[in-house]
Amino acid sequence: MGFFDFTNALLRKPATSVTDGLRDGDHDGPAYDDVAREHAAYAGALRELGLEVEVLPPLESFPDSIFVEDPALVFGEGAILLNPGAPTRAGEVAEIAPELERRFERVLTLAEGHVDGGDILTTPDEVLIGLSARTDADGAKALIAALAVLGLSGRVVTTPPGVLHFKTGCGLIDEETVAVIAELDDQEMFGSLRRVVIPANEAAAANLLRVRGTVLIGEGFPKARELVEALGVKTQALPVSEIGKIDAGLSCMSLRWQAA
Ligand code: CIR
Repeated sequence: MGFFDFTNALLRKPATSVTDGLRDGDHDGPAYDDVAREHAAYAGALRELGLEVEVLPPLESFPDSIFVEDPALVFGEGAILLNPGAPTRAGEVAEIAPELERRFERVLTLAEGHVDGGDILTTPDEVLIGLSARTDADGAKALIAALAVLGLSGRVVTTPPGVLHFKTGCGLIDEETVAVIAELDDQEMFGSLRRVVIPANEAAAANLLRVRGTVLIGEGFPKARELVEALGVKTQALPVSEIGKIDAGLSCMSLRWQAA
């Protein structure tokens, strides 16, 4: 099976408290109905692409729990429970743990530190871990140790200042190409991956998500779509303007894996 040929996705329905999700800046939060609509469109797109999509019940005590990517990292080989850096999100780990234990033979934990899944980019060769305001050096070290147990290798990189998560600014287009914002246009960081730079006025499109043969990309970013399609990759635009109000994009609303 190919690198992007996911078979399963785990999502969590937004709670009505999502309107109080963490956000940078002094602007209004999203409207619940609009978040629910964007979430449903996302789940529908994954189903149409052929994935078995399971949606966990909402958690009112955790406004950001719709973003299941942050408390855990999953692979065909097993799952790793992370430890999100925002105190209001720490409890999401205990909520997702039993769900992963039901679905994965091996579920590892971090020995120390903090890591948000949004700071992790899994490439065909290695797992990149972006240090950020949410992911610290102790967490990165513990994650590298957990990855090694699964036979995977991790490497530490840096999320640019002012960018919430590493993957806020990048996403894989295909096995050899990564979309990046200008601040991440760095050959050393991405090794042999070719970089496609997303223009600054469409920076939010960099958090794109390749699923099977399609790149899912935020709606309203024509130039970014054109850059992806120029590589011969099909795109599908999805609405993300409401979840964008709480600093989220496409990768963060699911955990995806290839069943063995
Ligand atoms: C947070 O600040 O944690 C949420 N409001 C947004 C999390 C987005 N997660 C992600 O990009 N992986």
